Amino acid sequence: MGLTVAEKIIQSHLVSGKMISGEEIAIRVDQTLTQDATGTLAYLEFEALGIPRIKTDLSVSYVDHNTLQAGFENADDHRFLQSFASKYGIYFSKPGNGICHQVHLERFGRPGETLLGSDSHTPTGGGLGMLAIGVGGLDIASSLAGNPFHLRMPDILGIHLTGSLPPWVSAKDVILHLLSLISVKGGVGKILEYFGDGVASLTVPERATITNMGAETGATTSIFPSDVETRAFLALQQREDHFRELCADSDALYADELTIDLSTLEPLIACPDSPDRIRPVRELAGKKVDQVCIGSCTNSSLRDLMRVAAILRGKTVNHEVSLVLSPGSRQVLTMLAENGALADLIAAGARVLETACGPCIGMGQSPSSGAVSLRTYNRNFKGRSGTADAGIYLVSPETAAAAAFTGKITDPRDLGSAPEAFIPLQFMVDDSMIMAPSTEPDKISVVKGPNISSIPRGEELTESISAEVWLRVGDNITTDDIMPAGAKILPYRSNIEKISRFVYTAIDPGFVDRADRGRESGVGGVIVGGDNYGQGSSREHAALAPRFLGVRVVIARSFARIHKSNLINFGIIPLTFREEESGDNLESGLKLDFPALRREVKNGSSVTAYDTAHDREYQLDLSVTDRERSILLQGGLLNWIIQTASQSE
Ligand code: MIC
Ligand code: SF4
Repeated sequence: MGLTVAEKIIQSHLVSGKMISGEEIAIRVDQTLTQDATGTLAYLEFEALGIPRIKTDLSVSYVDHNTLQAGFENADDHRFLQSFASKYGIYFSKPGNGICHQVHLERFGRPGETLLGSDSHTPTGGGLGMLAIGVGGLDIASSLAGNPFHLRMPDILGIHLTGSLPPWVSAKDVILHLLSLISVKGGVGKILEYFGDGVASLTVPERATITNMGAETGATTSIFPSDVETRAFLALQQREDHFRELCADSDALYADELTIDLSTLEPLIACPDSPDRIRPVRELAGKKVDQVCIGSCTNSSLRDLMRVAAILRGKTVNHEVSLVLSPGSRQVLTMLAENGALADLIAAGARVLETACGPCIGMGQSPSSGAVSLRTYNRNFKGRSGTADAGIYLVSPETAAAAAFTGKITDPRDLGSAPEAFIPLQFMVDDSMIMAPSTEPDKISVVKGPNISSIPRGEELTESISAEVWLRVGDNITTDDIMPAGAKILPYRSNIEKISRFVYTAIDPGFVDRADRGRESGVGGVIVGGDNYGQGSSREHAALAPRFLGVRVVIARSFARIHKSNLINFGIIPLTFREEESGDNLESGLKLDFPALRREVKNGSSVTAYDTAHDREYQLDLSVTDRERSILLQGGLLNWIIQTASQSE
């Protein structure tokens, strides 16, 4: 039987296991990427492993998230990352060089290779035909140490694209349409693989928009074939030698298939506060807009920004609107400047920020109270913008540009014929802001500022624990809910003690105090959640910081993939309710005993909890692989790697 693109890459990287849906497999990791908000931890974790030099083919450390330097903390992190990269064999992309996913696509991604990134939007590389997966920092540390990456073999969902996009409709509308079909949890346990005639009509940056935001479906990753468009993209980046053709065999079988006829799509918009609340733009047309943000790793390629510039040329941004622009990379910004598009954007009234994540992660430009903000980004979770009551809508660059000068939500098709956007035939290639690692690592010392603390080591799982429910939440809880980001909190990403004071603050300001009291009386914490617990980011702080506060168990209906791994990696036990169990009695404050926890984690597929006050017993499911069991027993992945390495010596 033939293979899909994803299966071909998995097969050629398979270290152990069989490619059977749901079975644990291990694959070789060719490349890794990190960004500064997750990278500091990943590298501190790698340091704790005591290995002198990384073992991957190529690893790159980017600085793009924490670029607002309102105190010494972020700048100290940048310095740490640069010195660390130089010493251990990692390329370092300086702040100002661009967003990790955009730069990696331009300068490093290779069809047919595997890439792990400590950021959930790593699947952007799937636009180039890479198998690119977002993971927690500890999984990066483990790959840097030369270990393969373990995952359960996903189902491959084939997405058959036919036709081509009509004018004013773009790649963002394709992924918004898909989100309307399968929701923010429809991709869990799956790889979304695109195929069919429609693929040829999409350029690599457009494909990358689609694979990038595939993360919002919960998918393990998304991937396109590597074809003539891929070759053309690599040639523009002066890397044609990295091209490799890769497409699914004609008799490849997908676990499931769905078809999208590109020619029938229209401009779409995701309404607050979830990327799958999709409506046609025309249904919201006329709604007043206060802010328009263009950029992020989803939509800041040269193609996107040239389209925006073409739409805004000769116009003025509406007086009631603040238009903010953050180009994806230095390459994009330089080319916009050289071909005059930047001047058009500035003349129209755009506020140009540096090439970084910026407002997407709440690093500045928070909207005003109750504002309507249209963004070309990928997430609109409540509060992520920094303004809890603002309404954040996700749209294409075309729809964003239309609103910027009309001052209201506008279906761009109402603007008449779409202006041609000029795309240069030659790209500016200049890697001078990417530092190669030192050839004399012994002479390099890693520089750690006072805000950089070492990684707390987990403890072995004890036979039993006494715990208390510290919080009960609903469905689709995001990692932004658990561990908020934004300009005030992000500077503490390398200081676990400090950042843990912000756990769950937006949902329940009393959570941290409750945890403190529990810890003081020797009681562990339980969080009770709903479906898709921990969706969104890869930030392992959403597991490590709760663990630091004393959380031992999370009970939910289901978990998002990366967060579940992160919980296990830090020794928190992820349990699920059985179908018949409503969980209604598990209120905050309830005491729960787990008398045989260690034994059950070691051998069983369920865990018993007692509510002695009401004489109730709960049987909770534990769905983990054998490897994950031993990680939980040893109190986390760091201990496990160190232990396993010492056993094999
Ligand atoms: C995000 O978009 O939420 C982030 C910030 O890029 C995160 C990583 C992080 O929390 O640092 C992600 O998507 O993984
Ligand atoms: Fe940065 Fe936003 Fe992309 Fe996350 S989603 S990597 S914050 S641009």
